Amino acid sequence: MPLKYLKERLDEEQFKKIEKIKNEELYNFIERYIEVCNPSKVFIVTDSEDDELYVRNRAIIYQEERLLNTPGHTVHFDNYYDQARDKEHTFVLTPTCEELPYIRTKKRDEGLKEIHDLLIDIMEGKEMFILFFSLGPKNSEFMVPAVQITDSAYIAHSELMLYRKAYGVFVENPDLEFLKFVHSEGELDERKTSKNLDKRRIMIDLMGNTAYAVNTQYAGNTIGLKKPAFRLTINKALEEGWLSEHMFLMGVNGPNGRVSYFTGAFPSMCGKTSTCMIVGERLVGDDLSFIKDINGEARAVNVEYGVFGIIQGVNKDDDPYIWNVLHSPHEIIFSNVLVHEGKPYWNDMGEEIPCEGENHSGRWWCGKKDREGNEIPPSHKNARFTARLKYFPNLDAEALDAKEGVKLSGIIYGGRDSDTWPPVCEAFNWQHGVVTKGASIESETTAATLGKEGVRKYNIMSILDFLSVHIGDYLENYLKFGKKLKNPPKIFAVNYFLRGEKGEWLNSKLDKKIWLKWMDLRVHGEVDAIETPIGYLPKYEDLARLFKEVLNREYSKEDYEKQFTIRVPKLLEKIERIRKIYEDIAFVPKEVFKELDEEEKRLKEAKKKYGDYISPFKFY
Ligand code: SPV
Ligand code: MN
Repeated sequence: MPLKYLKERLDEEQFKKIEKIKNEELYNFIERYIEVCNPSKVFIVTDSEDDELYVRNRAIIYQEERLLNTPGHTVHFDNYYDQARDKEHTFVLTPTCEELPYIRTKKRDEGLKEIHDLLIDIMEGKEMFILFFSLGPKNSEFMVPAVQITDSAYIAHSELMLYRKAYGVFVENPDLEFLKFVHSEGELDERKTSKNLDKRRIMIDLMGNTAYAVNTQYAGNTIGLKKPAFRLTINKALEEGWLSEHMFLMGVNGPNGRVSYFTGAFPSMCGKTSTCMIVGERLVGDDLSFIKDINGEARAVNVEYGVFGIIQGVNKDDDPYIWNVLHSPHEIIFSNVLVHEGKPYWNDMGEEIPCEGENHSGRWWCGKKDREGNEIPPSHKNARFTARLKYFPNLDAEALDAKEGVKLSGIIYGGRDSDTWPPVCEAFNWQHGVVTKGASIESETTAATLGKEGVRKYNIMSILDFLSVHIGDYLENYLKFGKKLKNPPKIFAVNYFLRGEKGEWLNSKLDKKIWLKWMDLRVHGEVDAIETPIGYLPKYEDLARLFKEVLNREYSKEDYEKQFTIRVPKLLEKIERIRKIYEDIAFVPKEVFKELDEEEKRLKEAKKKYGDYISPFKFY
C-alpha cells in the first residue's frame, strides 16, 4: 500500500500534496526511491512560489549555492573533476546488451543492479526533493510529463528555472504517464561537491523510461530533464515517428515583418548559442527541440524554458543579450566561475579579472596549478550560467508558449571544421540534406565533455553523445519523417570555423547573421543560388547586398571566392571517412550510400572539369 507507506515517511503537508495526484505509478515510484535512498526528509515541489522559494533557500542553507552581491545571483561549484558530462560512465541499458554503434550499453539487469546498489541509503541524513515538469508546452501535443527525484537543492533549483512546472498537470490528469529521473549527488566534501567520483554513474533505462545519475553534480549529468531525458525522448520519438533533436529554435526576421523559424544542431561549443542569440533575431530555445508532423507540416517547440549556457567568452560586444541578463538582478546561477568579493568573473569576458578568489579548484590565484601540473584558468572552460528564458529581451515569448509549436522553415547543421565545408550551403532536398549534411557532421572536439580537445570527430546531427537508439534506425526515422511532410524544411549546413591557406579565419563572428538572412530568402524563394556538387551556394551579389544592408560592410569578391571555393580533395576525403563509418555499421538505410555515392560522383566530375579547388564563380 504505497499511500500508507508514504503517509509514514512524509510529513502531513507533503503527504497532502502527493495525495492530490491520483497516480498509482507515481506513488510506487516515490515509495521505491524513498525506501532505497532513505532520505531523512522529503519535500514535494508544487507549482507554488512558496515551494520554489523553499528550494532556493535550501540550496543556500545546504551550501550548494552561495549568494553573490547582485540580488538573485548565486554561485555553485562542481568538483574539480566533475566539470562536464561523463561519457565514459554513461550507459544505455538494454535487455540483451545488443551492440549499438557509438553507444555505451550495459545489460539492463546488471546496470539496474549496479545503480541501485549505489543508491542504497545514499540520502541518509539528507532531504529529497520531488519535482514535476513538462517537456515542451504544457497540455500540448508535444508535452512529455516528467518527475525528478533529487537530493540536490541546486539541481532542483536549476530545473525550476529551466523547465515548465507541471504539478498542476499531474493533479488534473490522473494516471498520467511520465518519465522518471533519480539523482543523488552522493557524499559531499567540505566544499559541498560530490566526493565519490569513482562511483559516478549515469544510466538510461529505456524500457523503464527512467534515468539515473549518481555521485555527480555537473548539470549535464544530473539535470534529469536535460540530457538524461533527451536520451529517453530520442527513443520515444523513434517509436512514435517524430524527431527529438539537439537543436536550438529561433526566428529569423525577414522582409516586411515576416518571421521564419529555424532549428540548428551544433556540437557543444560550436556556435549554437551564439547563433540563436544573434542580435536582432528571435530566440525560442538554445538546446533541445521536439519536431512533429502536424497536418503535413513540420512544427517545432523548445523542450525547455531556460538556458544552461556556456559563460566563457560572453562579453558585452559579442553577446549583448546574455551580458545584460548576467548583469541584471534576475535569478541566475553561475557555476564554476571565479568569485572575487562577491562578483563572478569568467575567461575572456573582456574585463580585467582579479588574480585571486575562489573557483572550481577552491581558493585560486593566478598561476595556480592542478594535481596534473596544468595551470588553472580563472573559470572552467565549461563554466555556465543558468537563467530563465523570460529574462532575455530577444525572446519570442509567443513562440515559446505556442502549444501548436511554430512552423519550421529550415534546419541548420554545423560543426567545427577548419578545412572542408563552405560557410553556408543548402542541400538539394531533405534526403540529400539529412545524409550529406546532418549525418555527415564532423567536428573538432571541445571542452564540453571530459577528454582531449581538437580532434576531428564524427557527430551525426550533433546528437552522438546522446544517441540511445541504433544509428540506422535513427536515420531511417529521419528520412521517413521528411517524406511525410508536404513541404519539408530546407536543410542547410554552416561552418563558422573555416580557415584559409595560412590558417587564418575566413569569417568574422557576425557573418552568421548574413547566412541566416540568406536562408530566410531561400526559404521564400526570393534569391537565386548556384548549383554545385555539394548543394546550392549563395551568389556573390546577394551576399554583397546583404552584407551592406545588414552589417553595413563591403564584401569583396576575393573574400567570397576564398570562403566558397569548393575544396574537392577535402570533400572527397570527407565522403570516404563518412562512408567508411556507415559501412562499418550494420543496417544503415540504403539512401545513405546512394547520396554519398552521388555526391562523390558530382565532385569527381567537377574535378575533371575544373581541378581541385574550384572557384564558386565557375558555377555561375
Ligand atoms: C551540451 O554540452 O550540449 C550542453 C550542456 O548543452 S550539457 O547540459 O552538459 O549537455
Ligand atoms: Mn546541448
